[in-house]
Amino acid sequence: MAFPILTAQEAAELINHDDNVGFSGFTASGSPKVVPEALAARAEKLHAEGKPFKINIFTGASTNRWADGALANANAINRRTPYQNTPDLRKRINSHDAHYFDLHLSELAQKFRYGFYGDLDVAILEVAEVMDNGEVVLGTGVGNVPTFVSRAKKVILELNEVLPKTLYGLHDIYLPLDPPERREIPIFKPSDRIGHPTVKIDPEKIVAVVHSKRYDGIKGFTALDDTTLQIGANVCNFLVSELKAGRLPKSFLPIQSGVGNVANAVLFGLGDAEEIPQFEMYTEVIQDAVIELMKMGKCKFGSTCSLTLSDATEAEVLGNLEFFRDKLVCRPSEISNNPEVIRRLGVIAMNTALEADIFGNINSTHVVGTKMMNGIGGSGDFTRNGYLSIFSCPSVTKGGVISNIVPMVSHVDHSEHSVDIIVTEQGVADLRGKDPVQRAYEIINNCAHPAYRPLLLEYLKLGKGGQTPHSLEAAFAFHVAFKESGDMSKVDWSRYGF
Ligand code: 0RQ
Repeated sequence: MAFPILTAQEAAELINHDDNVGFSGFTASGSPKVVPEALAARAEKLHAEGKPFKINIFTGASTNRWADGALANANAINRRTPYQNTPDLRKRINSHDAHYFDLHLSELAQKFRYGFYGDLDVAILEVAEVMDNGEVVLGTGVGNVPTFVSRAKKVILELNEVLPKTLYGLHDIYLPLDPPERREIPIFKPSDRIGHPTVKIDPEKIVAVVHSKRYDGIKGFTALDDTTLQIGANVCNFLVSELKAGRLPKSFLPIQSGVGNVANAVLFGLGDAEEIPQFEMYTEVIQDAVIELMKMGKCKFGSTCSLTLSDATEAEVLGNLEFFRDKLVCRPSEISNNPEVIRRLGVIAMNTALEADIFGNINSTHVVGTKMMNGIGGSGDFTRNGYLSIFSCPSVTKGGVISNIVPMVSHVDHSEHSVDIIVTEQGVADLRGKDPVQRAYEIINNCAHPAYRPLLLEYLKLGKGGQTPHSLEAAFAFHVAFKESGDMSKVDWSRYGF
């Protein structure tokens, strides 16, 4: 069957105001590029004519500057989930121009199938190859494509020329049944394949094939500094001590690592740690550091939802698929982040906090409690179900005016029940088996910056008793001091009556 070849502008005309639109990919990897960009231009034109144009966007995770970036800039996003990270969209969310709801990434596909969010009008997919029967080979990220194509009324394909046809075989596409028919997800090791290398689309739904030629546009990470290097070293030393104590099997366990600079530093640290054996990953994003670890032979295999690589590393991997083919598999987010599989495999979950409180609760999403940063992403899927759940962050940020260890987190993403270990450049707090006050001393003494330790110890003593001795009056004293003076260390206990 020959599918209509359209320009990006012609394809954008097929999308209507208030449509529910699903994008392929996960992070910028595998997200559509030229059609969303053309759609943003169309929205701007319609807005200039006084006509409304906004769409509701469902994805695997964040997208890229041509999708979330351009569409947010054009104020063309109404509803958005489950994760985002472009500055323009962040602004729209925090000013209520865009209605974002934050969600565990493993849950979007099934909630969509359950009918919680309505119908899907259009799915826009980036693909490496399209076959006459409607089967497609996806690009470097999968996300929620299997569900989106099964629910979409129309499908638009972006056939990206930078993606080689040899990508065939990288993906493992599997769609679970829904309750009450749901069965076990039969993955028993990260490299198990349970699905199909292509996505099968009803050819009648394919309304356009648009040619494109673009890498994912991901920049390399900022150079590792002393703080991030020390965090990486602390995580590795901790894992080595767990191996020596026999709390981790000698053959090691699969690793999940979150996004961002700190996560990248931790991965590089693992490469340098001689005592850590070769390991596998069961994760949602594979960043540049993992590719280096694969080349070194340190990382044997990576099961992921996306290859979130800088353009240079993406080109290297795509050009050398013979080397990487038996070391990688890309799965839908519902499977890469599946709680059942994560619990079964015993994944070591390593994610990043914006702030942690002295009792072990974690805020990964809200800057000073109110402004959405990116979203919870898959961190909750892994943290809640991991064999060991580790959170890392620097002890202070913005030159020391913000302590990332606070009396009470200003927003909770991961509660004390899900967090085993907190790591900063100062050291490691092991929260396992400790009550709230014991946890507080562990975190303050091992993880807080020395400049903030006396203040945190004072707060603990000011508490009014109870198992978790908070002072409800002063719990946010650090945040109030930051809002008022721009410096958390200027906290003044006397105003709370102490
Ligand atoms: O600000 O951008 O102005 O420099 O936050 O902080 O230290 O560069 O950390 O890049 O590793 O990101 C939690 C956001 C960390 C990320 C978060 C400021 C700091 C800086 C970024 P600037 P860093 P990272 C897998 C799992 C949730 C989703 C997740 C994230 C900026 O890791 O989104 O884990 N995680 N998904 O200065 C105010 C504080 C702050 C602060 C740092 N306490 N208060 N600002 N900053 N701490 C992937 C997916 O799910 C797709």
